[in-house]
Amino acid sequence: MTAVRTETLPAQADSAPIDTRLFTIPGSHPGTAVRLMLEYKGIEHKRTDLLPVLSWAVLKALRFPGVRVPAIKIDGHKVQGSREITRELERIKPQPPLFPADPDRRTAVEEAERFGDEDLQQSIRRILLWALRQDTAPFASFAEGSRIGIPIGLAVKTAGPFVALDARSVEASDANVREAISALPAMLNRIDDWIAEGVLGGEQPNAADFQIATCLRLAISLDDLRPAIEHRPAGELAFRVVPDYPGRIPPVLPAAWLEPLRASA
Ligand SMILES: N[C@@H](CCC(=O)N[C@@H](CS)C(=O)NCC(=O)O)C(=O)O
Repeated sequence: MTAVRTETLPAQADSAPIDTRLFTIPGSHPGTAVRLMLEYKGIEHKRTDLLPVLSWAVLKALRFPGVRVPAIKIDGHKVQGSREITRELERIKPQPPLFPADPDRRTAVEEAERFGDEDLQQSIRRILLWALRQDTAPFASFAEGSRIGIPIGLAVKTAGPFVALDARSVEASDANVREAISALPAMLNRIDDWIAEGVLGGEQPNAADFQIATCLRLAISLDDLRPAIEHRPAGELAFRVVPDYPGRIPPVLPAAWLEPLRASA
């Protein structure tokens, strides 16, 4: 992970108001995970939507230590990175909890959360940025409901070099994207197994549910990936935990790259 937690706050009583602002990017899966966790915990917050790549300069100017979103300011303190933010939210407002109290179950949830943050997130990010590099027009659909400060048409028209830079920064090369697609069936099986074991998909969502379901919802926004995900337990979890997720990318991935997904289905 690129981001680090910078400061900690004293824990607050559940009723104390918390002045919170979330910095995110339209369509960001970890950004959406943090927004949903804030809502789940009933922490009122404001949101600043940043444009990809331009966000790097904004976060630097705001003196966050890293350049990635989600980033959050809680009562003036800055925390960055979805897992770090999760722990800070849990600390300042323990109820409702994002982790089980039982130590073994907590370890299992933390492993699923780590997988979502470190493995699944980046695979989907690479596939998405590769797709947007072919055509930036679908970016507009991800900005639905966002306030990015400029007309969305202008953002799309000027997005090309930014998307290319972003894609390069996450190494969304042909080879890596092809590999990410090949790895998806095993990842989806792993998620289905966690659901069967009760690590994911319990009555109350946990930190791993938010982390993984948002990745899956972003993946489902690609028409190429949707059929392999939506009708399995992982897909059902995604729609349950994240009922609304903007964005749609029409088919764009080469058929040969999608073969492992079709074969697994
Ligand atoms: N694993 C980190 C990943 C953070 C990350 O890479 N965020 C992306 C958005 S999903 C970002 O900031 N991208 C910068 C950009 O697109 O310009 C987390 O969950 O916080």
